[in-house]
Amino acid sequence: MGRLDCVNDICTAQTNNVNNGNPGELNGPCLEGDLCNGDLFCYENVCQADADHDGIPSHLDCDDNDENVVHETVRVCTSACDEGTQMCLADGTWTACTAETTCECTEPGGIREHECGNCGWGYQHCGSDYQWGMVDECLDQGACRPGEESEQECTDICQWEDLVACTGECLVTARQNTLDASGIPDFKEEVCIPAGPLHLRPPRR
Ligand SMILES: [Ca+2]
Ligand SMILES: [Ca+2]
Repeated sequence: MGRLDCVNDICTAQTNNVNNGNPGELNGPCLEGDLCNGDLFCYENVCQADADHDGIPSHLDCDDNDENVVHETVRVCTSACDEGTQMCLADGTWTACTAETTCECTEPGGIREHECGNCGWGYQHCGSDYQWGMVDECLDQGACRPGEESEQECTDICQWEDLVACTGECLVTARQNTLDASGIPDFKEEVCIPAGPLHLRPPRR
């Protein structure tokens, strides 16, 4: 009988992807104490390789030679005429690039404005091959890429903002038995409902 896992207080047969590997070896079950042989590490009870030691096993790592690429890492990608982003998914593949792939234009020599970089803009030229080129120079860019997070979070206008922690508590006592404009009790009562995390955003332009 194989090893059982305790799931929700019930002993359950392991459903991980143990692939006939010997205990402690690649694709084999982990050894006592979640250990594996050599350079392997124990990931969900299976010994896996992890070349860049970022905790994401090789087969689920979008780039197993770059420790900065983990799940939900966003990278810049390009098409023939546009720049976009794509994100590393939990299965180790990248999402499709958001860059525009329709690059046809109708008037060689024509110019248009196009968004680029971090909320910037620039000029694109229509080439003799009837294709828009990349933006010449990306102007007026913001400080960060929307959705990017470090100590702060990047807003959708490409500016950093502080992450504001919420207490989850109501800090002001709810008013009760309030008066209406003519001083007569309107019998409205406030109810304080703790909300989720609060992100303060600057006003949109
Ligand atoms: Ca890795
Ligand atoms: Ca990696």
